[in-house]
Amino acid sequence: MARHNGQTRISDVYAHPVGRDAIDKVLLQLGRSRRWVTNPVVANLPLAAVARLARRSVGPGFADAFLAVLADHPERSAVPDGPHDAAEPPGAAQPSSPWWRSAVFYQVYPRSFADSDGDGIGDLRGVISHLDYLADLGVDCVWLSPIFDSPNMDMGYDVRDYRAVMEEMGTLEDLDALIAGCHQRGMRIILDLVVNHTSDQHEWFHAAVRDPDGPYGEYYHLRPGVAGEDGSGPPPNNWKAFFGGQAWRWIPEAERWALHLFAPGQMDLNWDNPAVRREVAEIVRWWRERGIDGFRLDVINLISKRPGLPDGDDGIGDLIGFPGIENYFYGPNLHTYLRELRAQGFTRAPDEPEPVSTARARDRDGLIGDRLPPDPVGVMVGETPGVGVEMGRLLSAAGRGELDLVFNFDVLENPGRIRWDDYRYDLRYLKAYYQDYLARLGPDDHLALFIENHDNPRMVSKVLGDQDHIPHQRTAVAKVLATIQLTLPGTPFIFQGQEIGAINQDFTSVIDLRDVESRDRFAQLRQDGRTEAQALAEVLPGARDHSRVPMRWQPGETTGFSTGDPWQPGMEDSRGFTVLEQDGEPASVLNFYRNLIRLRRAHPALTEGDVHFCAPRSRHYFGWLRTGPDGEVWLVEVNLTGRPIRRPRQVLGNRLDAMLRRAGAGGADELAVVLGTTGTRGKVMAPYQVVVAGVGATPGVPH
Ligand code: TEU
Repeated sequence: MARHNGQTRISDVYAHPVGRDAIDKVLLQLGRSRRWVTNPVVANLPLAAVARLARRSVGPGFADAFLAVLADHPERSAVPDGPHDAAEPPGAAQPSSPWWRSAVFYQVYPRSFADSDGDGIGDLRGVISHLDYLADLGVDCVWLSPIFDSPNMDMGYDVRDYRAVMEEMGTLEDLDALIAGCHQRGMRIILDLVVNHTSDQHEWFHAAVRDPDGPYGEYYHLRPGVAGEDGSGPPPNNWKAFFGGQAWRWIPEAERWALHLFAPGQMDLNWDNPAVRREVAEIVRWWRERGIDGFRLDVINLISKRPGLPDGDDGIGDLIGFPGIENYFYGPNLHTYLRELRAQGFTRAPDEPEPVSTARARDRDGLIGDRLPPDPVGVMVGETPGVGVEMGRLLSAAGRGELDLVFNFDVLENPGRIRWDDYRYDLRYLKAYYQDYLARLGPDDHLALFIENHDNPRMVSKVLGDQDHIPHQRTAVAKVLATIQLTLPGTPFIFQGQEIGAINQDFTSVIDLRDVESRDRFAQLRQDGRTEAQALAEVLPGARDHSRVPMRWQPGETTGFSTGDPWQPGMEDSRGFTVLEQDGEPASVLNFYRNLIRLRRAHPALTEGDVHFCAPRSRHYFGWLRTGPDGEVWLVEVNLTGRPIRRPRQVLGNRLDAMLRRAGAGGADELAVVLGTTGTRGKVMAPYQVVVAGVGATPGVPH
């Protein structure tokens, strides 16, 4: 396979999965269309020539740095050569449609979900007390953000002991009860595996500091300093940390620099060390024997660093904002280490003992059935910031023996925007993003559908800006996001609070913020000379704190989250946006989620069905058909704007009738609106209107 070089034509580079994603990332960052590289003129230009032309945007060293990343990944296609499951270890063949392909995942941020002992910090007993709520919502799998013992420099994403529960969150017995409680209700449960780094309080790091030349010294990326005053000298390379500052911390006791891509207390593990990989596989097996059904794997695409940890290219560093990123965001051994982890940690060995507990089955009507046998492989959900569509396929396609699902973060910001920008998110990008993504997936691929998590502000607020306090707009946009996330092909991940239309908080001072990233950014901006008000204004649009305030269970100061003072108080005084207020309200966001998930569970077309986009070029209208294995056909429609729009002709009258018949269904006269904000379908859609209609379905009550 020809190696790429500066003379390689752009079209050949773009044909390479990594080449494609990297170029798409640069174009997305610059807010430019793909036509910039797919037009015949540029497509036939050699890489070096284009890099020279784009020198001002990407810097002089871009081509070489880019070629180095390409050389790491000679693989051309996501689909493994030869029969599927070739890469899966013996006995681990996945069922044709594994459970997680039709499941609804719900992310719990335990620190802010429910506090059972009044200390103001959410805990495991708090989650247990709301399991019926989650089961009734229709959740199939609960994802718990980190609950492991941690000094909480980064709210649990800095683990001190992987086999112990964080004291303020409870005990191992509490976690066992939570696992049993989920399984009893037909829900699986996954934990959050943070193994790109450990806390600097972890025993491994203490051992490494005590004896940097000993075995634990090799567990981390430690580098000697230079002879001089404190022996440190300049850091080993120019890499910058994600939370700001250099990515190296001088450890005087060890007279070593230690790498940390996140906070100074989050020390990157050296995955090139087989002992480290064995440790991680054993941790996974230990929890799976306790009944855990899999893991979300934190920043898992960062674990393989380029040998020698070379300096990053300044041009790429300026463009992406994190110098050095090309040397670790998709490292040379990533695929190998993931395959090994899947085989050694996540795959049931023939002689493996039965897990303490497994989930009970749940049928299409939501009724609980018998206990299921253990899954052959625990589910692996990769958090992969910076990874594009093609890399995502290489990391998660069925039969490759790596991850099952990946989070692609390009959905979260409009082109040319970053999380910190104060702008109104244009939902029309969501249409373009999903139509493109789904068009590029094959039968072995499966999309993870998420729009919110604990690392991002609330999407309803990103779309509505300061209109997010207007109840009918807030409700409408929340239902738009739910409809897209729960009826497009893929596995949805709902983040706590989304189901009641949660919005950003009215923080007024840095004192209100708790997140290390927000506070570090504020401090950096102050250092750069911003006033307090200016610094706050540049932190709040992207602050992760917005999504980490207590769950709004009921009206009141502490929103039913705790009888004590919450660790981070919410700053919102709206009416009608708590679980209690929405529970009995048919038109509420909560009941819309419940009805939509119930519909999804009952109708295979909405989980396994093919998708056909209607009027794909319409900018304001987002519509698609889902056609099921049993001939069922569903039409889903969304007005992506806050203004009335005309329905495209393709989905009206005879053209709709013909389209439905072509899809193998009856005619338009049999189309019944089951869910949505109106019972009928006219020429015009109301602002942010949604419609879920089924051919031959029982008409629902419009809400
Ligand atoms: O997040 C990684 C990640 O993508 C975000 O941290 C994002 O990059 C960040 O906000 C920097 O812009 C994971 C966890 O979800 C996050 O909570 C942790 O802080 C981080 O890893 C480190 O473990």
